[in-house]
Amino acid sequence: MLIKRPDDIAPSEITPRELFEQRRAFIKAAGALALAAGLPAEAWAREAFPNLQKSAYSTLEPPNSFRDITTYNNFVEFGFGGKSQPAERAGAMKTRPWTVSIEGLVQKPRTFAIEDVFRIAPLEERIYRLRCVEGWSMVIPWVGFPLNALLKQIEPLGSAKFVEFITHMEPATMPGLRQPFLDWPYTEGLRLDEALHPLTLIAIGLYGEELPNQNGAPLRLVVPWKYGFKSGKSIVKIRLTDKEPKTTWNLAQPEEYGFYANVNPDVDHPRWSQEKERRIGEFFKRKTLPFNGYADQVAQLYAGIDLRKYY
Ligand SMILES: Nc1nc2c(c(=O)[nH]1)N[C@H]1C(S)=C(S)[C@@H](COP(=O)(O)O)O[C@H]1N2
Ligand SMILES: [Mo]
Repeated sequence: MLIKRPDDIAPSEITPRELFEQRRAFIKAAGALALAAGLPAEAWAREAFPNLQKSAYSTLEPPNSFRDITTYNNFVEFGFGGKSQPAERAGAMKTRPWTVSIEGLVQKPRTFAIEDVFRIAPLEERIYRLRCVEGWSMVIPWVGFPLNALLKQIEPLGSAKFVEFITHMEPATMPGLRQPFLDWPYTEGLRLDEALHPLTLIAIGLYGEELPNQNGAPLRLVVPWKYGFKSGKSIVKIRLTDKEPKTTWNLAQPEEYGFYANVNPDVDHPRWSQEKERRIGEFFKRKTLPFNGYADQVAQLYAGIDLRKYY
């Protein structure tokens, strides 16, 4: 299902994977050196998550480079002035101490310290495609665990139908918050069954290291079959509700950003086609796949829904 034919793989795509492996080897070696010298391994290299399990949900497509993934970002709290701004500015955001509260229609509301979130479930490496509604895509080796493991801890009530994700606001480091055309904090939402789907990931790292701030440290959502804007960064609150939550982009431009935001090449964005995408690092555009290539796993969630109307 997620397998590409060998003749689709351009030679230029092979390099990131090799670099990935080399980087891994380097990080391991640096860690061993540090230990031998009696230093904490972190002083040399941050292989933060040494026991990552590989995931059967990973795409076999080669990941983008660490550099692309961490310097070409959308994180509008840090400005609307281009893809390099989050990398330039987000370093100032304070990600410790950090808590995440889960509340609303749940049996056991709770505020988790980030350190406890990191221990909720075995950590996996999940290599997922991410497609932005703007027409570019990447392949990212996330570190994380399924959101359903977190939701299990707080026991959703039978009346819960939706999950709202509310993200961090730090006015001192986030100039974007002064822009009035979005309703802050950045908020997103899923239907409860979408949130419980095993593909829906809480990411706490990428390329085997803790998330860089610009990618949503210390924890973010990753919903691989939806446009990137559904995957809220730097989450501080998760609320279970019985009504469809209002979401930031939908409030700003309802006709452009629907609640579902399932990747659908047949539904044009009002201002451009969604038929194709440019994989960052590639020259030619590729065809966009329904549900971003995850149709086998998720299409049944939408049986009977007209996704042209509920886009
Ligand atoms: N808090 C917050 N989360 C956010 C955004 C944002 O601006 N603020 N941008 C979204 C969009 S539009 C995309 S495409 C992805 C980009 O994730 P990446 O920079 O890690 O590739 O993050 C999403 N999550
Ligand atoms: Mo996006």
